Amino acid sequence: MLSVQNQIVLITGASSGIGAACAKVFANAGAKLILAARRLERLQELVELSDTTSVQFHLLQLDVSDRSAVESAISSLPPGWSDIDILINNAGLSRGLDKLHEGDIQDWEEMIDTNIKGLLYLTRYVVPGMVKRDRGHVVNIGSIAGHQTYPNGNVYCGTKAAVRAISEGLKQDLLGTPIRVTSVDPGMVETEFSEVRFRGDSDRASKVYQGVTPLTPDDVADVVFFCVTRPSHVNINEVVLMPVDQASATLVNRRN
Ligand code: NDP
Ligand code: 8X3
Repeated sequence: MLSVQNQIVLITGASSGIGAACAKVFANAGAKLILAARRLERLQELVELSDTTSVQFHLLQLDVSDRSAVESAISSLPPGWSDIDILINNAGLSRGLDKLHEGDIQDWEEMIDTNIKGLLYLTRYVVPGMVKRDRGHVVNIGSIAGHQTYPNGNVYCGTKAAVRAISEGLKQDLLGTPIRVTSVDPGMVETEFSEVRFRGDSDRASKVYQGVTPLTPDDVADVVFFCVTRPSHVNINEVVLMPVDQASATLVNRRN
């Protein structure tokens, strides 16, 4: 098993859910963490909750969909933080659950700009340094939605299908380097995801998980950590994980 001790890990979308869980797992293993999200106060709370004496953090208030902000954040990392070893492209969201022909175009723009373009910007600005240093690992958080489109999921599913294709393409383009690329593609995980999708409608969001035992963010973080800590000649290309109560994007066993 590879150690992540003192490895520099950049996690986007670290202010909540899967990203925050990844931050905890990597912090416990002694990594140096660059945590990025728009809600800086949430990143600060995460740091306060951890054992700050032994873990080093660098916080970035960053909107991944803002290309120039991403470029400037990466190019102006302070000394000791710029040589990123592990990039976890986790920031993402869904907006709405509408028929395509009735969808809100602004929602589409936000999902595409965050889930696809944001992931691409981070990749484009971080991976050249990995190539130069001959080391690195990129983990993209995809989704079951990138494997199976579900009714009204149209554009969100499209963005996750794009993440899957981009992960595959990046792996191909990095062939001949030691840099690894992994896509971790969960099914249903209970986070703020549905609250964001339904714009704060908590009742509707909680119904998504009603009567099932969903994955937790920690379950997904465990898988990310497993992939990153395999021996350096092992590349886990793709992991699809879902709760026992789920068999596909649309087949869910509800006990009520
Ligand atoms: P959360 O809503 O709990 O977390 C989403 C994170 O993404 C937040 O930290 C948010 O931070 C960040 N984020 C969103 N937009 C931006 C942006 N423009 N710039 C920077 N950060 C941004 O949801 P999850 O933890 O569930 O989602 C994490 C990833 O997992 C997403 O890519 C999602 O698509 C994927 N996923 C989720 C599943 C689920 O069922 N929950 C299943 C499969 C995949 P902030 O708002 O502070 O910027
Ligand atoms: C999140 C899982 O099935 O709600 O990517 O799209 S799903």
